[in-house]
Amino acid sequence: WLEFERSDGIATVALNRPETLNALTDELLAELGEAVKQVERDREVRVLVLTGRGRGFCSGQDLKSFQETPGERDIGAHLDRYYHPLIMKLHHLEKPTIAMVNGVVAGAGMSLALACDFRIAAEGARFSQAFVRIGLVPDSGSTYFLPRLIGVSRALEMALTGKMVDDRTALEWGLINQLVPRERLEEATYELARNLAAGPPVALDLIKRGIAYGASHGLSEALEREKDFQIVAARTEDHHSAVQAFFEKKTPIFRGR
Ligand code: LHQ
Repeated sequence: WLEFERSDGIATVALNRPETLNALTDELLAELGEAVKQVERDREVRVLVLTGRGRGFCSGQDLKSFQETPGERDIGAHLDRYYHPLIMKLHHLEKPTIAMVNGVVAGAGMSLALACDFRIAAEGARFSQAFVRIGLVPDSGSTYFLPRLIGVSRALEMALTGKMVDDRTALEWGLINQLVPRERLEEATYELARNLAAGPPVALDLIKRGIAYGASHGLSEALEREKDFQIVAARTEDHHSAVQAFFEKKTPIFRGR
């Protein structure tokens, strides 16, 4: 149910239950959790691309498997066991992550895309905070990520109505970083991925942490945190060799040291 590929420092994880638009079963969630852990451990991997096979990116929780065992299901325990560790790990991964949005995105599938650092979507992709349509509330981080990305007003609009947001609106709202024709989706995604994979890993990690910190703290705290991170970055071999490469008019090679 999950495909995992690794090449040139880029790991691609693809949800592969196309007949359900990649709905998340327990098995798929467990595999996804393992895949993210593997990416975290593997020093050779510098970027993660998350995508879906078929015409959907991810339709959220598999409602069939959830419905088939009523009574035995404890939603709180289910979220604690599968979704929360996955979303935390994905969001705090020390390497850049890209959601390559190949099609429709709904419910917790949208939370997954939101937990990534970038979203590159193919034309025709659409986005729904579908939870409300089945009498539920946004989960798996949507209440956290969505207002930060598109603002409280649009987040409320999506969450309260569950409406489908089309590709152009998603771009206009800043829900996605890029919108490309379907046939250019992989090219655009891997161009960005290669770029990031060639970047300075220590700095990229600190940048992710710095922006996350700055988004929820005051200026004086952010300045202090930037200083701490800059001290760490400035000590890296990558920084020193990049400054040297700059004066030699060469392209720097970043080794993660
Ligand atoms: C599906 C699903 C699906 C199973 C499409 N499951 N089969 C967390 C913890 C615990 C419990 C509950 O929830 C959560 C968080 C959540 O994620 S709640 C939100 C769950 N997701 C949804 O409510 C979205 C349900 N899907 C849809 O609204 C539509 O399928 C979308 C808008 C995604 C796409 O619509 P269409 O393009 O018209 O496709 P479709 O509806 O015809 O779906 C294609 C097939 O995929 C269809 O099966 P069939 O056998 O008729 O071809 C669907 O039943 C199946 N499918 N989503 N989540």
